[in-house]
Amino acid sequence: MNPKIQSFGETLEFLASHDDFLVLSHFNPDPDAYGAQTAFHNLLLSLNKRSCLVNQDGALDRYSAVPGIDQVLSECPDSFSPRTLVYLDCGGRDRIGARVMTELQSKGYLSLPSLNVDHHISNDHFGTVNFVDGDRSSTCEMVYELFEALKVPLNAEGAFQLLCGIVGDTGSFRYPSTSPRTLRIAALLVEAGGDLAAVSQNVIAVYTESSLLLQANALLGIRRTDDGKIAGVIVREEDYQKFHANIIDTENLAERVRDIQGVAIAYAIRAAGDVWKVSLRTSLETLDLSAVAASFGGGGHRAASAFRFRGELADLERALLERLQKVLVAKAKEVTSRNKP
Ligand SMILES: [Mn+2]
Repeated sequence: MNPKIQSFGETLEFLASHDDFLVLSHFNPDPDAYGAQTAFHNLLLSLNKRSCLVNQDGALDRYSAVPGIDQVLSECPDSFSPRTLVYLDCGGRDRIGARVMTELQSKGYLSLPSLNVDHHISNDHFGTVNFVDGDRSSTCEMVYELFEALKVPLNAEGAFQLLCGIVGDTGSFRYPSTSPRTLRIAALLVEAGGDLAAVSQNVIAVYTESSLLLQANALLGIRRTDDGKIAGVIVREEDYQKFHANIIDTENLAERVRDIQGVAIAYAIRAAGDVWKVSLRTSLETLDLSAVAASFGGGGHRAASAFRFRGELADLERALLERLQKVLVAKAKEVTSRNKP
């Protein structure tokens, strides 16, 4: 056990004994990042604490239906002097993004006491206090537990914010990370007035025409291994130009490949400036793709992980397929030996 892992109680004490919170979430934000961030803001307000929300990408238009998202700034305003940092949904400190990292460094904020709230099993416990649990569906599920423990009542807005992360990260309650506790919390959030249909319709299933055309184009070029179990797609720089799209429009592309019948492991390789961003997904509960991502310097969850690769696409594909095949073969061996009398 990592000695730096603190208990839930220490997280509550940390919140009670600190103030002037700079609340951060990861770049390329998703509904869990925004939901956790906006809900955390309300939590701190209820505790009579000051807070400021910063995400390197600011408030993305794509997620304008998340209540309070307009409070998410792309940099820390000069008018706010933080004394505490909160990292939400960040598996590592660098997930806040290089630009925000540089800003915090130059302002001397990186050494402030920090709280790390996250559900990635690859989290390296970089905070002063770490509320980290790889078994939770989402960071929003964990933030809910803070509301509950601190007896801060949730209104319809707060419930909506937390549902964004829970619905988003569980693939609308379809992934194995959806535990009975997740469903109970979701039920409580709906009872508190959280509009589940609106979350699904206005936050989760919102795609621009550009993004669908970009994804359709990528899927037309799908490649599968001979046994069909590993499948992947590639998005190149010129595809963004062709469809007036960008990397944010590739969100859920790997999931679309994973959902193809017979596919055990899906990958999506996307051009991102001078690197390739790779997302890995599996529909098999027994596989651990976070280890594959880690072998390339990335991380994530068992069923969903990601990494960045600098180099030639051909080298990336060769190395990736080799490692994914190994994971599948190891799994097959394990199953065979388990079936022996
Ligand atoms: Mn998350």
